[in-house]
Amino acid sequence: MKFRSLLPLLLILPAEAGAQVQTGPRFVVSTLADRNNGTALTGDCTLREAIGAAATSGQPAIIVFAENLGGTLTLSPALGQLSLSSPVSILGPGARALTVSGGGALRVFGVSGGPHLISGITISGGKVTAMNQSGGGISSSGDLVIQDCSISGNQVQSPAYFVSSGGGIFVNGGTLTLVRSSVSGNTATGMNVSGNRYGYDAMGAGVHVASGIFTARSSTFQGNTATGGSGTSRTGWACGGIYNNGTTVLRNCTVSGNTATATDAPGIGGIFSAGGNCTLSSTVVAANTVTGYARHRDVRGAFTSDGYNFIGATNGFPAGEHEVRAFAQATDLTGTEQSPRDPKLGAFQSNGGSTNTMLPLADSPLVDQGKTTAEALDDQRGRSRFVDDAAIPNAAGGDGADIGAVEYGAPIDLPTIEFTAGGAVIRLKGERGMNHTFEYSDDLDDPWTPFGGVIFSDGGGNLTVLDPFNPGPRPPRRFYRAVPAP
Ligand SMILES: [Ca+2]
Ligand SMILES: [Ca+2]
Repeated sequence: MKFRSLLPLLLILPAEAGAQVQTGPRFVVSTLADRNNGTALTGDCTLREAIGAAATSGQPAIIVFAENLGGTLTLSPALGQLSLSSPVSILGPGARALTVSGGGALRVFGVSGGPHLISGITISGGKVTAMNQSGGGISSSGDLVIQDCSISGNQVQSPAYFVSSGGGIFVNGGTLTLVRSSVSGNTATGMNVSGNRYGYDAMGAGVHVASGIFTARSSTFQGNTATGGSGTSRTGWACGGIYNNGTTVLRNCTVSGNTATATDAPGIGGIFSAGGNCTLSSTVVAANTVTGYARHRDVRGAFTSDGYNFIGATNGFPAGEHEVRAFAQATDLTGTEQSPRDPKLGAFQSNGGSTNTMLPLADSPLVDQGKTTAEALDDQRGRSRFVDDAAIPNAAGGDGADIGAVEYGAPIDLPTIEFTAGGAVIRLKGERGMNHTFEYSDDLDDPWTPFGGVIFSDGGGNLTVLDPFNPGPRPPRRFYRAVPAP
């Protein structure tokens, strides 16, 4: 009898009553597990299955995550990296809420084709060690925008005869645009070689641009570490922050606290533009560290300055070694190896916003010495850059914006309330990449009542709520609050 009573249950289970095949263009990921049965079902869909379904949907697709889905999604090495080719936008819940990890075993994203958008996630734990492989977190030859993301703790360690390139990001053609994001704590380690005079090079622990166009706006490159491999007499070269051999453009960015260890070969802590060109504006490259022969703590190679940059040291050691003369605009602030200039940046930490930043200290020489560019009106946290301290003279032609990725003293915009015939219209600005619910109460002793499902959802952190509440004689007042979504 027991067996008979189980039978109907067994028949019902495989049918998954209610589960439908998602056909797009919007796909909802419902689990942090990593598996692939080739189908994106409602309520049973991995990120990998959503990417697969998006690719076969024949149209540009959007991938989102089920409400309250947060934590770490660790890729299964047996299933390989996540590959993007046909146009897709992956919209995560915020870099502090969701991490996609390679688990220290494989690269996280391999990207071609596009255009693609990845926003609101942390990409971490990616690692490549195979022959001729580069880019621990991301390798892209496609058209990719990365927005409000953290690319952290990825690594590359190539075997003999290959340069270790791009611990965080490897760009090999196409265009990669990084917006309001951080690239931090990634490593590139050159191979030790016995019997060879030189060890192998580690080029770009944060980012390596082999070819193509890499653009970064309102983004921070911090704490990336490159170590040249050992040979019988010399180590390989090392570059900590960004290595460029294509076209690199940085607008309102911070490159600081990166490290290159080359011991007795050339090392570059910040940016090495070995070929092609690197254009900077309103960007700070300073307080990077290097050990090596012919060392350059901050910059080396071919640069163009569009002004308002702060370069800790434009030359290297020995004195005058490969001095970068490009930073000669009247608004550029520069130091030298003999007398490096201190940007007075705070620790890399949460200063609000969905990714970590290095906020200028109150007496930082970066304050009010930059200029906003049209593509980077907001700082890395999504806050307005227009904070002009009247007591601090601005740079010539500048607008009071600070140099670098974040603006000192930028407040969260104050909300406004306007009463109309239809009720109260409340407008407020939250932080990009963070979702909130919105609630009201007529008396602070009463429970808060949520407006159903309202979130900062326009991508710019802007929220407009119409409350049909009419401020007649009673109740005489109403309180509102925005609460970070779990
Ligand atoms: Ca300012
Ligand atoms: Ca000022």
